[in-house]
Amino acid sequence: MTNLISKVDVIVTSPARNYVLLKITTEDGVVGWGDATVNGRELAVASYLRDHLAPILVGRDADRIEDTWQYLYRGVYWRRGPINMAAIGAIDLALWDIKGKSLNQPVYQLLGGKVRDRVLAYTHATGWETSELLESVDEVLGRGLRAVRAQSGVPGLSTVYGVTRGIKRYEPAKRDLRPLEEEWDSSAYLRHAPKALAEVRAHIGDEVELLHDAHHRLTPIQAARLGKELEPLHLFWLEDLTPTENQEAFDLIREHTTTPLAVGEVHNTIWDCKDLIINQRIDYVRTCVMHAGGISHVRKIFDLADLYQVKGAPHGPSDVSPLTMAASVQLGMASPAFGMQEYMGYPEQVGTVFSPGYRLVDGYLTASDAPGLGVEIDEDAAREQPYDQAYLPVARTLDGAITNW
Ligand code: KDG
Ligand code: MG
Repeated sequence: MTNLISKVDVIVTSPARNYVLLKITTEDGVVGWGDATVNGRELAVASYLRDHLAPILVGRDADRIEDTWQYLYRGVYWRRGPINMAAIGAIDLALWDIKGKSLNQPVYQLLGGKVRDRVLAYTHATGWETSELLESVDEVLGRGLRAVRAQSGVPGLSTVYGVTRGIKRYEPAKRDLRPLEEEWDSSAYLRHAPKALAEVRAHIGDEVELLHDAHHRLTPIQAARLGKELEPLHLFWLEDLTPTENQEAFDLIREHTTTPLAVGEVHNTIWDCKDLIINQRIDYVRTCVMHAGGISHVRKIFDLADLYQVKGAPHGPSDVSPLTMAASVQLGMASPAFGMQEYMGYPEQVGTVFSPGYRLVDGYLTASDAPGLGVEIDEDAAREQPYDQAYLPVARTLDGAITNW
């Protein structure tokens, strides 16, 4: 019995922000959807899918998900990389969607069934002034969330990751023809962030989980200092302290602090995470279910993590679509190592294209029980809202040199 792929379509849509959608149709007329959004580089992955992968997918058996994964991963020869792995991830999600729809089961059933009833989620609170941040935290908690990521402005700087002055909702990519240039000063950040986070902890009490993202900006010794200073606040995690091209840096950080560490949103294979996991350099691995090659690959990362009591906590900003979010929740229901799901939320207009099926209730996400990933896509609405150029910012230190954004 075969279920051959007959058609592969790529749609780049922009309902308030850009998404790359993949639609795979089988000869039996079953449709599976994938997401291949790489924020700020959408057209590269769309072209890769359309020009190189679609032609070789047509005629393949949609049921052979792992075989297709191996075919694409090994077959490219130029392995890994964000564009390649997001494209493979999108195909993988679409094939799991098709398998679920063909067998009339939600994907979590095909992954072995539920190991939990619901998946703990956190969302973002953001405010330039600490008073604004506290208001934002209150708004998040008012929606029933039990875990919150807090990001504040830094005195003396005009821009900071995760915060927009005077605007409640933060979006990392800006619609423009060139990246916005932001400024950064680690000394000013290190003076201010512990004070702002201490005020948040005092405001919310001990029971709400508190998280913070340093967004790859510190040196290892600065990171160690921040982790140590924040220890009394009992953070759930401190994220992306230093860029992980140098993974040994985490040994130095670990020597100095017991604050739990989260890393991995820019990683795209198990090979990028392996040493961090097996050397217990981190506590949470944040690979995104689409950017790291789909459900088929990320479940292997989380199974490896499970051996070392490292938890999976997938990336879930607004720049991964509700389709990826749905896939992540499906995996979370069935993966023993799953610890937490980032759920940044979406601009309202995103709802014109995606009806995601999952639900956020009392701070937990629950997967849809509908067949496949459980997401409805309004294809006409997607095509009516075409791509709109947008870039992630770059950052410069106060002397004008480019630094990590
Ligand atoms: O596109 C970049 C964003 O996905 C990233 O800046 C968000 O760090 C992020 C997070 O933890 O959500
Ligand atoms: Mg992050």
